[in-house]
Amino acid sequence: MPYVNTKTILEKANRGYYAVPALNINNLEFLQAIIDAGVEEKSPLIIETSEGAMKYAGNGDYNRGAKLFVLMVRAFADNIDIPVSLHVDHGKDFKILMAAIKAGYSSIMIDASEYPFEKNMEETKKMVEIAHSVGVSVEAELGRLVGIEDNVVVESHEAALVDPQEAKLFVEETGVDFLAPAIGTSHGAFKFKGEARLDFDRLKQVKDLTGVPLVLHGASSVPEDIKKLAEEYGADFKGAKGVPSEILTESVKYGINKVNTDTDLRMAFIASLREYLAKNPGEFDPRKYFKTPKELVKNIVKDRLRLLGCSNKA
Ligand code: TD3
Ligand code: ZN
Repeated sequence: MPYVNTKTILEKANRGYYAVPALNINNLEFLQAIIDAGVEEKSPLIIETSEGAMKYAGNGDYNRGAKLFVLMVRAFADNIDIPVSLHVDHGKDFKILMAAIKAGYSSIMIDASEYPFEKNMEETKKMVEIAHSVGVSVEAELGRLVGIEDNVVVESHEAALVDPQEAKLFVEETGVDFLAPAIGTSHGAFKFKGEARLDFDRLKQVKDLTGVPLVLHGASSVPEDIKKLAEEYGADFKGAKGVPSEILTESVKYGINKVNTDTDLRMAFIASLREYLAKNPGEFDPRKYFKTPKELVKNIVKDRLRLLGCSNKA
């Protein structure tokens, strides 16, 4: 049961009332840490890459990057007993989505959320038709995330949140497999100025009206101990704040099945790397200085798998 599409993983999660984290990677080391965590927890895994990650991995060429990620993920997935999917995160460029499908990604997100509702629906429907014809699952987004989406600043206002009636129509019309409704989260390490709060009423309504697996973007928790460790070794993460664990647990109760997590992994890696380099100024072997950062990323992922209820669900 190795390399599967994300729909397979999420429909089971939807029936079982748990969520699976979708974990972003840009390179080999984060993938190794995530795979180890999944195997140790006997959990399904969703690996995702942004369009930027594909360009990065291919040294500017997203075609090459997409091929590389498929080979890397399959090299692990084909030899372990947990289901693993590879998903494009926030796909906005038709050419990059097609490159991913051609390279062998099992899942994509078409993010046309910056367009008016009708155009979002049209773009999504088109991608669903193409992707489904080759067994690739599709995610779309409704409403806008406040904050930053792949370096584009998105303004914060109530109108940016999902409209539940629109969500119903959108799912019916497009045939999308799972949906990301904007309910008040944002990307990055600075999510809330005051108290962390999500619009659970909206979430419940979207779930009732659509029934499909739902996705929470911008779901990193920015754990206090990671932030402290990084700051102890010179980082400046003043004001960093994530989605608290209790809020994640609650959102799973109301129908979230995919929990996108990138920032927490990045922060854990850099915190540990800073500590290691400060303590080992003479070290220059990457296999050594990446060892503790990978361990810490693995532990952060294991914490998430347990929190979201997907341990032992492989
Ligand atoms: O789509 N993503 C990952 C990429 C966002 C840029 O970091 C998420 O929704 C996860 O967001 P985060 O920042 O909370 O990990
Ligand atoms: Zn996102």
